[in-house]
Amino acid sequence: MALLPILHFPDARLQRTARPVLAVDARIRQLAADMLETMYAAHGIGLAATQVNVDEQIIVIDISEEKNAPQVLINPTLLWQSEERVEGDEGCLSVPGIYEKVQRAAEVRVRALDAEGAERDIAASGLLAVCIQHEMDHLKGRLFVDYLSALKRGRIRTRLLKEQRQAQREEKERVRREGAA
Ligand code: K1U
Ligand code: ZN
Repeated sequence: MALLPILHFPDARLQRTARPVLAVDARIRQLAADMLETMYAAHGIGLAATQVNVDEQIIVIDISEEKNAPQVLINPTLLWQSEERVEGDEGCLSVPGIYEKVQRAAEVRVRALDAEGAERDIAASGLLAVCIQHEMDHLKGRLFVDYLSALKRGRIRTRLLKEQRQAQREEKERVRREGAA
């Protein structure tokens, strides 16, 4: 098992469209296991392969309190979405520290392959429906900040770039100090 580095907005690789998985084999199962480990370590409820720089259609989700109900969705397709919309606060492991209100379909039905390659239909509402839509957006290169105004998105971009530059400076300084010791 391995922790995978998560890409952060505004990294352009987050805008790539993922391609379908051709065969659910040992490589895909290992990737899904690594994605679950990475999601749990980051205290997320979902993660898309795009976020770990893999352009294949793989999503992992666990919305349970106990973190003992992992779901793997491969090549997910939307079968149906309700006209009813819900608005809720969303976060994203690729947009750390930012939470904004987003409108989503209240209910969705999705078809996907599981980690064994078996076809599953999932009917989702509540947090699971929101999370599935958020993760399927990632596979299309779309982030929740794309639903915000250009002004808000620009402010978030500036703030995160500043934080990333600061983190790079601190890392450089840490390496310099370790080399000098
Ligand atoms: O895709 C991701 O970056 C994961 C993201 C999923 C998500 C969160 C909230 C609404 C929709 C989709 C996260 O898990 S961010 C962490 C977070 O916001 C959260 C964690 C536990 C419960 C609820 C939200
Ligand atoms: Zn996200």
